[in-house]
Amino acid sequence: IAALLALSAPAFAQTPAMAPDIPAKFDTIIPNADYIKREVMIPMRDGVKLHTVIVIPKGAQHAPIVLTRTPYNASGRAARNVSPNLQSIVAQGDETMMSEGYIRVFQDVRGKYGSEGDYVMTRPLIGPLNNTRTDHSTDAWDTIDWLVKNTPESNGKVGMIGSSYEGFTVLMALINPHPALKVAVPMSPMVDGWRGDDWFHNGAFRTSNLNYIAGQTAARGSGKQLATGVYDDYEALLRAGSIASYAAQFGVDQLNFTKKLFEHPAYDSYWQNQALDKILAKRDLKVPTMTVVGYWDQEDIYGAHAVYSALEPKDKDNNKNYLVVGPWRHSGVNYEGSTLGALKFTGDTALEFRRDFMQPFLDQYLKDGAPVADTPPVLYYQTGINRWQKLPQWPLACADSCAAPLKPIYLQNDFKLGFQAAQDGAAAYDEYVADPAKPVPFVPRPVRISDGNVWKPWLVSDQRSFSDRTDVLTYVTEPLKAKVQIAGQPMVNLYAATTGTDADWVVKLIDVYPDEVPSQPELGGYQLGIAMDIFRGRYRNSLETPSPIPANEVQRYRFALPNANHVFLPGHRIMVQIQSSWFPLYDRNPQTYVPNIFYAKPSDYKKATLKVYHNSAIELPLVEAK
Ligand code: PG9
Repeated sequence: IAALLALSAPAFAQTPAMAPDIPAKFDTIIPNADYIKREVMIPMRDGVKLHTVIVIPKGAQHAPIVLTRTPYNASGRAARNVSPNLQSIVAQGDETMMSEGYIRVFQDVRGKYGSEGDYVMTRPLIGPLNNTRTDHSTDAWDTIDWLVKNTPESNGKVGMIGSSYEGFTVLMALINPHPALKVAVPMSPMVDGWRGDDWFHNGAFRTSNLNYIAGQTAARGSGKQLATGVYDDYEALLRAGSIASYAAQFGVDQLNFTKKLFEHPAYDSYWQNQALDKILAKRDLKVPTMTVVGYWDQEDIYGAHAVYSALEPKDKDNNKNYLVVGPWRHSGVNYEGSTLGALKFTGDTALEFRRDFMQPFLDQYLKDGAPVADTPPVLYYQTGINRWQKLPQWPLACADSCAAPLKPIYLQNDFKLGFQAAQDGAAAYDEYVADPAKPVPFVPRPVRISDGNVWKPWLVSDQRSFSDRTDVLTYVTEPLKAKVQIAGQPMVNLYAATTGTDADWVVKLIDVYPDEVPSQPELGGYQLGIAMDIFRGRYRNSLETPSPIPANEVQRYRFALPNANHVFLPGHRIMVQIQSSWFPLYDRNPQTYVPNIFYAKPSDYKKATLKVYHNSAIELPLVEAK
């Protein structure tokens, strides 16, 4: 190159001083690249063209294609570094498949970044909510059709992979899969935005969505974050009052998706018709699907298990529906997985999964002549004792149709917790005053949701900071004499009353470490969340039709916590914390019944006294410890 430059160096200056220095289009040459990058516009059936980046290892022949359809900028997905080396430009999570010679494709979904068309957030399928000719299922079909006809380096076999929103687009492609789609790996897919994924959990609204909506829908490219001017999100949201007032401060109440959320606070047909687990349950399962999620997924903890359960009855030959759960945060499967917050695992669990399980699974269906992979139906990391478990199915214990039933662990007098129900359970209670002016924080203040170091590991953060608040009820067992193992979804069964007419219930199942942990002293007395969630009391009788809570009357609140595969070790204690706010992760319940909490007035936010009775229990998916 030096020789070439020397040869072509001009003998005299010929560029005018005022020649503009930024050309209309220019790409630096990447010399000796071991890949080819093609950027194409792929036409969909309605004429809209979608921007697609195709990365091909140089010299590839009969190579499989792995496609990701993203709202997060396809060009950036194949540009981790500026480099002539393929491994350096793709994401960490893609390294294994690239070393197997795969072709990697990223596509901007319609309406985002380089793609034409209108953007609709998690665009519903053609049907009652979508009167156009296209959705993510048709766009995936048209894309795969084009790719196999126009990529001469490929063997005509396509897999789809992606996490979160991208996991949602993978599931959408399964609705009516193109015949060339041979395998799918949805990771932390967004499945049901109301029940337990990004937008709400059991009706409680996740406030960080307003920032997300501004970032995603204020512009075709990347929008801006909300300029709160306040370091502590707790303070910024508390000061604003209702979520509608908060949104109005930044003008994001004018964005259509904000309006859609505010118009559908309950689990009405808008949400039910989009719930992908329900939709997939009505389709044939044609494509082998490995659904993956992090145990401590702080964004989409619900969807993966819901999809696995919905598909399981369709997997008659037990060779198409697979579940993987690792000790990861949201999308942590694609990064380094040897630690999460204070927790240390036995190695890089994310790499172990990608290299030893996902890659052979992809190869089996995508590579010509590859052997059948040894893929367990369920691969689940067992927390507490930190090891991978290969299981024939999931869950191992549940209310019905499982080998083991659920076993209640009861709230007892003197803030004890135990498998014996109190004799006077329906009469004995504990109470606390919940004040919406002083909600319980979800992480210690100042709260910085946009700080990845706070947000990504928060589900494993020490719950000790909250256990002694007067508005948190904390029940705990004696130190365990033997292991207690759970494998399934704990069910909350609360009997409770409030002086208000609405209430939120946050229930946390916690593993309390021994007072001293010699090999890792900072874990001494640590309170690790094992399964935690929120339920908005107005939905106790119907998720679709809320109703006021009759003041001072005992009501039953029954809801499932996230799945857990955990061993409480001897010397540890099992703890349950109960509280009525989790702020500013979730919006505050005013504790006065109003038709739509998004628009609650300042005068609606009232203190209430909440009583929790001792016939309440958490029904644990208990299995024999082996
Ligand atoms: N959890 C993010 C998301 C998915 C779907 C809708 C909205 C947000 C994500 O990580 O993509």
